[in-house]
Amino acid sequence: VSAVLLVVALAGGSGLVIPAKAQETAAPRVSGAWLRLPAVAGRPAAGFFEAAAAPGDALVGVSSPLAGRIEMHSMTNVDGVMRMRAEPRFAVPESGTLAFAPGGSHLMLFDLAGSVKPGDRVPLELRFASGAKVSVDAEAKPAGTAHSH
Ligand SMILES: [Cu+2]
Repeated sequence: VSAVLLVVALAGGSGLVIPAKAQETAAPRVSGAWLRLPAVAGRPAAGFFEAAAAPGDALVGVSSPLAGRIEMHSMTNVDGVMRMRAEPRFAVPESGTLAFAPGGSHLMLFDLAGSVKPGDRVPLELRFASGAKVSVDAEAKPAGTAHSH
């Protein structure tokens, strides 16, 4: 009887391994995407999100049909002054989570369509070095959080 139970246990165990392996190679997932609209029309909007992807992969570009151009900016403290800089790629860290958040890395959306209002959903496409492309809708929110340009 115990041998039969052991076989069942092994079968159950191997059944669990398959989805776990599939998850490792799964496409990147992007969540919590939102835009902060500019305080002054015509200035760039800022974009934020979290991406879960394989460490070693990298975010290499973002585009939207509602923006003329989107840059990926890092923030660094230079002698007490926060400076932003356009980066061609953002490597996915060991944690597997790439976070763009106010005060840190962010997207800058130039020439955003003037019709975009708070509450609207703006489609974004994120491209990864692995070749994966992820489409998400970012909710537009009014200007007014700490990170300014
Ligand atoms: Cu910026």
